[in-house]
Amino acid sequence: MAFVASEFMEDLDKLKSEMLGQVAEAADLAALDDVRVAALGRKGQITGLMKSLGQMDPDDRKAAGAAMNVLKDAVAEAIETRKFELENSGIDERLAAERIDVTLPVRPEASGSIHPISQTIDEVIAIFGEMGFSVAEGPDIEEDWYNFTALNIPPDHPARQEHDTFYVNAEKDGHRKVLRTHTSPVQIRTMQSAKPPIRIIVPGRTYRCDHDATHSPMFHQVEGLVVDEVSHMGHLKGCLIEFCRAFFGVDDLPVRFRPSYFPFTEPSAEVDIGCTREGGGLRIGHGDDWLEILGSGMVNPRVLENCGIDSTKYQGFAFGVGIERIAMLKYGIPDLRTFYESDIRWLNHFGFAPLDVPSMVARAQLGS
Ligand code: 2U9
Repeated sequence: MAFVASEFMEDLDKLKSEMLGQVAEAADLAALDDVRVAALGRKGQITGLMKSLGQMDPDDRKAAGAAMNVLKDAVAEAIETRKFELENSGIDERLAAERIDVTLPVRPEASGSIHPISQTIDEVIAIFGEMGFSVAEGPDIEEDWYNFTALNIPPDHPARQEHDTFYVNAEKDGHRKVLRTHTSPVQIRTMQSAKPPIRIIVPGRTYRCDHDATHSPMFHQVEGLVVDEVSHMGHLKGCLIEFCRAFFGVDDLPVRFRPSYFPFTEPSAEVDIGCTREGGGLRIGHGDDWLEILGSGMVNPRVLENCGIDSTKYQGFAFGVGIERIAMLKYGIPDLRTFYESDIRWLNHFGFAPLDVPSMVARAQLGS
């Protein structure tokens, strides 16, 4: 068959415009792929034409081959361009369909509230955070040594009975872990792993085998610890007076320190704030009465030594506060047991709006 160059070129032009038309009309990616297979696939039209080059004489093959390559490239490029358009138009449609107006108010039925315990812990953290304390955390199930021995509470010490400890079932070797009776083991772990200066507060759950109207077997504490080369009783007093006044929102709240005894601090002091009890009610602030709020003291040098800290070089102070107690006083919650009942009406009344949560300044994590 004689090769007629001008007719062949016209046929290629016609084929090109047909194929580009099909590409442009492809309504989705599947239709576009059908067009690609029909043009460029193994049995496609362009592929078939390419195969026919072999039957041409060398001069004609050169011109026809060049023209076919132009056609092939034009169709392949048009397919790529259309593919990009179709993929992106899909994204635009999805973005339009999934548009959310983030400025709309939240639905009224989604009204959770912050539990007063969480709110109170966050308030305490915010106050001590401002003073430069970080938050440390540790395990609820502790070794006896961290909960008692390291804190200068030896096996026969009466404080072990006072603490009404929950013991976990004994392990094979006979040794028993405890549910921590205070958050102090976290301070022990911190002193073992960090070099002074140390300034931490430790909020968390604590456990004592005691259950009545004013005691829960699980309750919350925040304890604090400062260890450095210079801190003394004056710093302890200034820090805790500042805390009491900030927490209860009374600038000139009277605060007094009463001598006390704890095995882990020496000297030790309990901290009272001024109040009035008139007409059966309790008002925090000025008055002729006192209310116990915190326990505190200078860290016993034996406790520092138990943690590998040189007590001739370092000293510090510590304190502890019961969260339920200060939450009840600040927010007028009359009954301890209601904290744990998850009563939605109680939460609606005493809970806090999520955005009321005070911000934290720093947070340090301690592994178990
Ligand atoms: C280390 C050294 C000393 C923490 C302290 C108290 C005093 C205290 C009570 C308050 C109310 C417990 O929840 S409560 O019943 N706490 O009176 N806590 S000093 O002293 C420490 C802690 C850790 C290493």
